[in-house]
Amino acid sequence: MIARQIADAVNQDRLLESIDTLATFGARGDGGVDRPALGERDIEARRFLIDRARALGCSVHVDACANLFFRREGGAALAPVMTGSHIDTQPTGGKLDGCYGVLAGFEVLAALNDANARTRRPLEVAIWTNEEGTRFSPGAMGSSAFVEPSRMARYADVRDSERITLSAALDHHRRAFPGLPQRAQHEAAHAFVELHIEQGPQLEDAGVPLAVVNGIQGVRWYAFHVQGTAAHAGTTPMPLRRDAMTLAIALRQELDAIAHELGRADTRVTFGRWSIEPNSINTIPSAVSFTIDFRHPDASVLAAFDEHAHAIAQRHGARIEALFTHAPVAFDASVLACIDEACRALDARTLHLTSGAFHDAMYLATHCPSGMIFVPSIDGISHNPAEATDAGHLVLGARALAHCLTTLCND
Ligand code: HGY
Ligand code: MN
Ligand code: MN
Repeated sequence: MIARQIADAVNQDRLLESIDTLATFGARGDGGVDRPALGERDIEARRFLIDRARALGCSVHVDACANLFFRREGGAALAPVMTGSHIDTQPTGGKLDGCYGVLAGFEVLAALNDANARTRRPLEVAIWTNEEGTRFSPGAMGSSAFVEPSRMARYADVRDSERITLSAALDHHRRAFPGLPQRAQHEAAHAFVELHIEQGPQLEDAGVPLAVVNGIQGVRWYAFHVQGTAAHAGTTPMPLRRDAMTLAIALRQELDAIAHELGRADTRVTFGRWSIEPNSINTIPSAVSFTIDFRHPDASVLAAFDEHAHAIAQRHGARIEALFTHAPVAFDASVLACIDEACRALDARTLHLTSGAFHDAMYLATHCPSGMIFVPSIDGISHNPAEATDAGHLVLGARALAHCLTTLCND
């Protein structure tokens, strides 16, 4: 049966070599990767993958948000099956987050070629721009613009920490790849399957090699801006101070408490990015900004947290800025059944779980039947140079992806 044949044509050495080679673009000295979206290292990594896709006989297209599409034609003029993920990384990222899903997609293309197989539908591997959202906020910008092109108007003027706008970064990308054929966004797709590392401990704790991902929990990002008064650290008596950091810490404590009260055991709250002005050792802070990343599988908890966050900000005289929000997502039952069938065919035990991390699939799920496959993360570590997955699991995940995509491409 063709799906099993393609799964068996997945080549471990080729897959692992591609992961190590892609990781050289923005390699850190500690084994991790620092490859911000649309920066020089990202552009060189894209050039490497464009060349590799062309060598596999694929056509290459780009859209208005610099999403890349590597397409292997099928026998019929039908909507493609899509797979893929992102290759931008966290500043202290690993070599697998996102990249593994893109490279496993490439491995499926190569396995189809090795088997000289002609699927009914085209297969497309996508690279979605700026999924991490650390250079330009919000996250998953490319996939969200692909499914809803009107979002581009809002994204164009978003600036990174060096005040470079997304549109300037996109212009830079266009100049780097002048001959790349442009493609409209919102192209129809028959289905989308994303393979990704779990980035958490569940699969490893259960001793299970693959997860069929039922959906993704919801997420809310905010920035809080607190005003104080700059003054001399040595001469200003404590009672006379308006120390922005003292005010911010009190605000953080209240937000942290309400997050845990509302979310209970499923709470995931992170105060990840801080900025202080004037950030001088001997001047009382005049302004402090910090971010919150709040996640939960229950939409009503997310809504309640939003209300409390605004009320707490108001009570503290702080300005609150909503940066990103996405409701919990449930993936398509027929795609999940196809993933289940692939895992069974490969005699792999599976867990069904909800993703703690968000992924581009959360937007593709609004566009076409979508689903995800996870492989274990060693020690549950991710967004960290130590991010790693057992080679056998990486190959098994790619084989399950190959089996599932081949089945869907012959729908
Ligand atoms: O933040 C996330 O969940 C994703 O890893 N960017
Ligand atoms: Mn990711
Ligand atoms: Mn990530």
